[in-house]
Amino acid sequence: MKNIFLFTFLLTFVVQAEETNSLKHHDHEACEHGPHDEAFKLAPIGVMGSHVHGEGELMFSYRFMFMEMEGLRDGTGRKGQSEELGHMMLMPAESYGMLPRRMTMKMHMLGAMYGLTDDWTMTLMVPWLEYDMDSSSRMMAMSGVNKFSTQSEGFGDVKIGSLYRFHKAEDYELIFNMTLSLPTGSVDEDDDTPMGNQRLGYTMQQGSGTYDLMPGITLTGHNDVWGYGAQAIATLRLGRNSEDYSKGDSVMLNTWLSRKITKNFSTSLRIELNSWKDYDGHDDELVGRKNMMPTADEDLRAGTRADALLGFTYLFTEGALAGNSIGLEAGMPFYQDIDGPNLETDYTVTLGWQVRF
Ligand SMILES: [Cu+2]
Repeated sequence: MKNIFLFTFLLTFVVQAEETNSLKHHDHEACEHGPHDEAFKLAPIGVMGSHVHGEGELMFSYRFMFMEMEGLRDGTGRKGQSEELGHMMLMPAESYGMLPRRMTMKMHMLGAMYGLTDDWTMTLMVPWLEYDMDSSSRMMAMSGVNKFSTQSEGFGDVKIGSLYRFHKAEDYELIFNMTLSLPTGSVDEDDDTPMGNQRLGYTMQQGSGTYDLMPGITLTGHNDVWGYGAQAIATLRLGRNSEDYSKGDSVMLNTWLSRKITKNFSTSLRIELNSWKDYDGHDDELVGRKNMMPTADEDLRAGTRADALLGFTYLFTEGALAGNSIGLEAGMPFYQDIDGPNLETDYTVTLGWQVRF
């Protein structure tokens, strides 16, 4: 599946590169209209903070993100599991009483961007999160395992950002990203389990609980038919949250290539690498259960993951919807190394709409 997906995509690129093998410089006209006149100059929808707006220009966006996680992994290898009596039987050495089987994340995110000057744009992002987890438990089970589901839903961490374009050349530019993540997402979500109403594991909490500083740098550029970009963003946790822990610092590296199909339509390939550390401190409500379930263990939180994502962008350039764009991106990891046993990521999908004024 993964190979076919990548192969088809690369083939598309190769064929098109043959057709238009001229990397001749674009006419100056097109460049003056900024990044909003052709679809391939826009970053894939899953990329945040990739562009600045002109002074007084406003953009609103809505994104829906879906992530599916199923099956357990420890390090880079999968943990085997059987349907019925449970994957638990396959791990006698790590006799957890409760293990997750599957988790989905749905995120609705509203975004706004406003150009204070031609080089300086302010951003706001408001996420709404929904986590659903299916687990198996040996606790309180007469025989075999209990299967049960837990859920948490609510606002995630609101992010206020500033983008400053510090270098602009004819066909590429560099942006300094600085975002502050506010502790608006809950870190004390509970739900019903076979052992009664309990604090949910760390992965089901909606926020970090801390103010997080997210400095970064973004490069974007294009020629006649190709758009490209690279971005590095760190997340640094400031202090500890109300439950007296902080999530691990993390870093994200992003690189993408977009290809013009028509003026209005483009495809993209993106590689995103994320690496994150263990937590400092722990939630007192969870620490007593860390030998029972890995999602309660503050020392099993670290990981590194690299995803390949295929994207499509459609930009309206005429009529009432001119300036609107629709983006779709779907991807899956090609490398995962996580502390475990914990759920591995299977795929992510992002669908978004952006309106420019
Ligand atoms: Cu924007």
